[in-house]
Amino acid sequence: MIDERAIDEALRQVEQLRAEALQAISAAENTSRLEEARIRFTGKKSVLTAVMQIMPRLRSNDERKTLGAAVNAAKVEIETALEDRRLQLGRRELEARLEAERVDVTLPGTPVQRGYQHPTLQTMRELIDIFRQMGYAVVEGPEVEWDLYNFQLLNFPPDHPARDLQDTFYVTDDMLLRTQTSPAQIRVMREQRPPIRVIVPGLVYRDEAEDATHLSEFFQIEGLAVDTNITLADLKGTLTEVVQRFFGRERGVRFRPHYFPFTEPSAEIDISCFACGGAGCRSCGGEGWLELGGAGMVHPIVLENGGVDPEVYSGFAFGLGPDRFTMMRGNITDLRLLRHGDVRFLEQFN
Ligand code: FA5
Repeated sequence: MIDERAIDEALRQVEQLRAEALQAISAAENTSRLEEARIRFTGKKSVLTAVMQIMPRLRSNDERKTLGAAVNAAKVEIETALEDRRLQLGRRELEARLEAERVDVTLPGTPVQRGYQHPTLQTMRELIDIFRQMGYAVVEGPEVEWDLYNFQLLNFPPDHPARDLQDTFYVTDDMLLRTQTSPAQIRVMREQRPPIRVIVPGLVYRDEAEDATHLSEFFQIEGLAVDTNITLADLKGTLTEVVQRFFGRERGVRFRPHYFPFTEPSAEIDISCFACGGAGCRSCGGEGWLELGGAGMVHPIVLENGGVDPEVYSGFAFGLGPDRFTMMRGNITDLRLLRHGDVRFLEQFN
């Protein structure tokens, strides 16, 4: 049905919307309000677009043209106003942000606390450097190890009593957390031909009741030298040199006979106690000496298990405890302090 007054009504609406839109635009006090106005007045579902629905009710093409032109003119005007206001508000918001977030470069900075290496890692680094200078290469082995490598190939048969000295965390019946770095001896011999000179630093695990000198997770540095004519004198000379380079020439070092299934003969290396000077105290368990490591001449069975002919080659091996080195040099009375992560304690060794 054709409505004679429709054109007037539509033009009146356009004019009203135009005025409302311009009013809303200049009243928008931030860019998100402005966006709301844009959607309301010029979007696809806007009120201005809705006015166009009146078209079919208009009487003539002229009227339709008139309305179309009025709507377009209003749209252009609104869009221009939107754009002007957007620039204005954007500038204002940027200025406000710059003001609010202004950095005063003359203020003193927040001090950043500098990290440093854990004392046992400092010890490891130093020992590794000493061995490097003596011609040793550094290799690593896995922390989750086969029983085969950790025990059997090192001459501990399944029910060997010496297994009891290293209470073990088993993962499965034949897999465990290595109790020592010694399984690397087999791995290295199976990969390299003599002459061999390697050290193997890393963590080892034992189901220990922890005390002042025993942790259940601690570091070891394994050493292995295999060549023709290697003797016990080479072992003693090498370890005495390493220990004295680390602690100072005045330290007493002693080799005490011991038993390991994978070395023959075997020894333990002790250093005179720093805390008591040898009289015996809590740090050394009353001994006057503290055990730093185990060592010995590689057992012929172990050489064979590594694929090395014991008729041609001999070798020595050792396993040092860097946590104990740290304890002795730092005059630390209880190894557990090294694992508690108390910065007030640890930063003394920076
Ligand atoms: C061994 O583990 C042998 N594998 C060492 C070895 C290697 C002998 C090669 C011969 C040839 P032992 O259990 O004694 O040995 O440990 C060696 C060193 O690790 C100790 O002297 C000590 O310095 C350190 N250590 C042992 N148990 C602990 C523990 N619970 N906490 C901290 N350090 C430990």
